[in-house]
Amino acid sequence: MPIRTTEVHLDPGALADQMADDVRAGLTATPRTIPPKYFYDARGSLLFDEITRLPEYYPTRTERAILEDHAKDVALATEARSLVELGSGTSEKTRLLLDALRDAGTLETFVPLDVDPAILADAAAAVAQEYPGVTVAPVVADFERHLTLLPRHPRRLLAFLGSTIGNLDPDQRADFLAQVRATLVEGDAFLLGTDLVKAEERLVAAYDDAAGVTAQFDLNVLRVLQRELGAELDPDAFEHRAVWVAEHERIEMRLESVRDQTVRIGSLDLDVDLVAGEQVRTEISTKFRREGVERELAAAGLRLTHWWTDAAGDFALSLSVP
Ligand code: AVJ
Repeated sequence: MPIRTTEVHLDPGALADQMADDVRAGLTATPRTIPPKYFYDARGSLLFDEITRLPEYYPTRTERAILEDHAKDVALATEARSLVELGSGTSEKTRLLLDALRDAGTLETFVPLDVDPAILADAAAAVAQEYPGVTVAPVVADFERHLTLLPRHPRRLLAFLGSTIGNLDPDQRADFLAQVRATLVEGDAFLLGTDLVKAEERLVAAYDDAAGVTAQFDLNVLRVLQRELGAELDPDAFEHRAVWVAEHERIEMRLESVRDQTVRIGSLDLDVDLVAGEQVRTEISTKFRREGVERELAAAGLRLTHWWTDAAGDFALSLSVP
């Protein structure tokens, strides 16, 4: 089947401008922040892949196990003819959904959506090869900004897995879910992965593993700033922190300045004065409860119809409809 890639307003120049704007806004805010989307350069993506296999980092294997048990239920409940996956679509989890939809006899189209054209191309080629009867239509886009521009297909299942929605704060989640609702029509469905609230020590360990892989993943964003924005800094002058913020029921990853220092971001002509102990927030990973997910979906006009968890109740997949 031919692979038709749709470019959606994401030329490399726009991405570079976006990073400059995001980093200037983040590093001059209180608390200072760097958006987590900039973690995923080539090295960051490899480190995240390694994180998903760490003993402390349970979300990936747990979500996959739930899909092994329930992908068939998803296929029967939705009878989806098109799988739209937000995120590169290179994972085993994607194949569990594609297999279930193919076995149910409804699968016609796969639409992986991601900002990275190269990763998309690999995913599209692999899926086109493994599912010969399926049309693969990759979309280069930012799921936070371009959802409503998705190509129309009958009976779409929009999948947003991994609990990546947890990276968004409540306002950003409300905006995102409103876009999801605006995109879906009668007959479509939304499959959402959400990591659940659990004991603090398990959550902190998942984001500060003994081998230090997550620390390297977090610190790597400083190399992205050096390379992409001409930042003059010493990565060794920062230390990784993972903190459970009970008030917001989220893990926060932060890079702590070990001394008073000035970081100069050359491309932005911006000097950032940091004092010893000051922490730059690099990611929030929100943890959810069923009633909260149901409430946020309903506020966006989505009705939760199915809630599947693993036996320990560590992670949940929810299916909702417009
Ligand atoms: C890919 C965003 C779901 O928040 O758990 C893993 C990224 N950060 N370890 C998460 C991440 C630190 C992950 N998401």
